[in-house]
Amino acid sequence: MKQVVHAACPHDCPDACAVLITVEDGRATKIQGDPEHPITRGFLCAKVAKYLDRVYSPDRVLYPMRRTAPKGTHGDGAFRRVGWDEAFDQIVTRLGRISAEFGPEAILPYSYGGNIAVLNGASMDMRFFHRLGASQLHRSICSQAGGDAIISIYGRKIGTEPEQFRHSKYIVAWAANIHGNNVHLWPFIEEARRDGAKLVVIDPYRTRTACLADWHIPINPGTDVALALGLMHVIVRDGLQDRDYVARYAEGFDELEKRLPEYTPERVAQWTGVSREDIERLAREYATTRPAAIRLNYGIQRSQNGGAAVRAVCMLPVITGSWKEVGGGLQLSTSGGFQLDRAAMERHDLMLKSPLGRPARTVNMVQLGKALTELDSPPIKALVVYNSNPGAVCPDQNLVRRGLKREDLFTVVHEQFLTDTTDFADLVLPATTFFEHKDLVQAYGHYYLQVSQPAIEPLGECKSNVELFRELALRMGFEDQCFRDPVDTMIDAALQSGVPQLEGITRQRLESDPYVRLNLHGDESDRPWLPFANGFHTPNRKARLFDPALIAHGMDPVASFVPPEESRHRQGTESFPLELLARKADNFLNSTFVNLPSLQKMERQHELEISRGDAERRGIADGDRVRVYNQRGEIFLRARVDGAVATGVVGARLGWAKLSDSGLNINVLTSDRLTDLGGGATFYSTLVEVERVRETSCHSEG
Ligand SMILES: Nc1nc2c(c(=O)[nH]1)N[C@H]1C(S)=C(S)[C@@H](COP(=O)(O)OP(=O)(O)OC[C@H]3O[C@@H](n4cnc5c(=O)[nH]c(N)nc54)[C@H](O)[C@@H]3O)O[C@H]1N2
Ligand SMILES: Nc1nc2c(c(=O)[nH]1)N[C@H]1C(S)=C(S)[C@@H](COP(=O)(O)OP(=O)(O)OC[C@H]3O[C@@H](n4cnc5c(=O)[nH]c(N)nc54)[C@H](O)[C@@H]3O)O[C@H]1N2
Ligand code: SF4
Ligand SMILES: [Mo]
Repeated sequence: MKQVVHAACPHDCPDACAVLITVEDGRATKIQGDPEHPITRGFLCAKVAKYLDRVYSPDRVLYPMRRTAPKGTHGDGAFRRVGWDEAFDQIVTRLGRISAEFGPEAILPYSYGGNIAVLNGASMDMRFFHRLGASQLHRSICSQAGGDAIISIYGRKIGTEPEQFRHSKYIVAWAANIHGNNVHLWPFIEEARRDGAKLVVIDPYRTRTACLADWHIPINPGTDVALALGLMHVIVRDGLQDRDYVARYAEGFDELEKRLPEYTPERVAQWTGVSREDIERLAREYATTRPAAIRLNYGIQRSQNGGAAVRAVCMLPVITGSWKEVGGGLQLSTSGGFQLDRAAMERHDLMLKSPLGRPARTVNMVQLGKALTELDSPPIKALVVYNSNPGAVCPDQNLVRRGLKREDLFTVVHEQFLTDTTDFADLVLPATTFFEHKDLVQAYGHYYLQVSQPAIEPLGECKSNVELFRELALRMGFEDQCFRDPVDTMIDAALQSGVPQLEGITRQRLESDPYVRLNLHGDESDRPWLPFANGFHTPNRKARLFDPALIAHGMDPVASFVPPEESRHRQGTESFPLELLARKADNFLNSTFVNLPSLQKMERQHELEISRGDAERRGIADGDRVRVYNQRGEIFLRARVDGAVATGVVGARLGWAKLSDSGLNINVLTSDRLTDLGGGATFYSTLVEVERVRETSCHSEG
């Protein structure tokens, strides 16, 4: 029996691809991108094109397992297989005891982007932890600074549709590695370029996207606020702003104007490393080549001033009136377009029924190390990890590992593979892949909804996140009806938020149409949908160029350039003079896929990219082993002197700690300092020093 099943990729990626899985006699035999889907257009990224290797990997976790070796160790004999009953009994007993002794807030759930589909991303798990009264997790590691910033200016996290980039004449990829991280936008950009559009990339790293661009502007990390304000300085000085649009749809332009004299091209050039001439040229080209679209991505807000940076860049299409034009505007995320009924999924109200009887405290996921080693009243005594690999992705890794090693910490990890985090787990539980469960999938790079159908039965004894937390809730004796909701009922509920863009979009329709676009209508002239042509999603429909709410965060209510504490623009940072870009890999997805041999072959791992000048000053040649270090830790990498970074900047990529010869990854160097807005992570505000490690001929690596 051969059939083709429609599924949707739930990985943390803007594209949310439509996937066709061929199944023969119960086994998946082929995966391809759905050619009918307007964004996927028949192709998948290299990672998911090889997904059969992941699903059927001999390394999949297929059964519950209990630790038998000291925490922090892995390899044969570290775990013993147990049955689900034994695993559940142990969890129920331990969580019950901890809750009774320390209060339920001593339990911390830890999850992020392993699966971002609606149900397996955040639904039954949230209901369970809310009813339990566990600490809430501030899920801030990825996009919170940018998300809060875009809402502070536009009122909603929406932007230009990817399809409209084909109409642009000037496209700015600002901190956006489109070719590596959001590849399904690329064909629209190519279409625009065939029609004469110019592609400009603003990125301190020469990405794949930068290599293919018409103009790459390598900017000093963390200085984008200054560049955006400098561009506005030129635009306003030369009268290139859209006065009518600004008068109608922006508030605080006068306040913005007061900031601009400080940001002369000369001064901005000193901060950003972009020449005065290039600043002038970029400003003029952006404001006069119409329509111009900005693909802003989250790279920019992984900096300590990331909130201000996103605000400043988001002001550009407001002052030029670019939001009025098909092929104009800006896209950071489209996720705010969906407005599914998250409250029904997550049921925050259940916290009131918990032993706490009130909303539980919130712990910032970026500061997991601190939470596990310093937090009190109560301390964290149990950690339940799913959809995440904090042992690899969390900053200040030495502190995180110190916390995870605590013998008195009860750690449960629900996973598909034995990761850097399962190395510290008391219990490992087997998780399904999207081939093995049903879900509803939205996107953050387009406006289509999909139902993802299961293609095969769960392998081994794997359970989805939904089924794991349902069963835990029932075994804890939680009687609320919501813990018995079938998956289809949950999908129905998510779609019933009553907003116009979901009207008529039902589960039944999504089950027969492989993808459905939200109801986002253009104006009377039949133009495509323009999110902010007629105003913004703020109470007075005006973009908040001035947002008084920012003052409470200690921020300039407009935006101003404050160099990150770890940056070359600060005094006292001379002992660590290089800015580290602790980057994502092109062929992995954060720490997912890192263990697959077929993808490892495609990726450059364990390398430190360094400019020729910085290498020569340290006596480092291409291929040399180097020690990269700062006040938090050190790792050992191979130097690569290939021109991907400018002087003063070095780059390295995220991987699994245990697959490197140091047993640690780049997050040993990153800090848990938070962004100006949103409490986000500052992976790209990291200073380091590098030195050559002398290798004797008999010296082996490690
Ligand atoms: N292949 C692949 N695809 C992915 C992911 C992956 O790991 N691999 N991760 C997924 C996830 S979780 C996310 S959030 C998205 C994120 O997608 P992006 O937001 O594109 O993520 P990053 O790669 O962190 O940052 C983009 C670029 O910003 C640059 N950058 C760093 N600092 C600065 C700065 O100060 N100024 C400027 N102008 N640029 C800067 C980086 O060099 C990088 O090339 O991608 C998703 N897609
Ligand atoms: N240095 C540095 N650090 C970074 C970043 C960076 O650019 N540089 N990027 C940051 C960003 S943007 C993000 S979003 C975070 C991402 O951090 P995480 O959200 O932790 O993402 P992943 O590293 O992809 O790990 C997800 C894990 O979930 C598992 N998983 C997948 N599907 C399921 C499922 O259905 N159920 C369960 N239980 N598990 C599942 C996968 O096997 C994988 O091990 O990393 C951050 N860390
Ligand atoms: S990871 Fe992104 S590009 Fe790759 S299949 Fe999934 S949604 Fe598509
Ligand atoms: Mo992310």
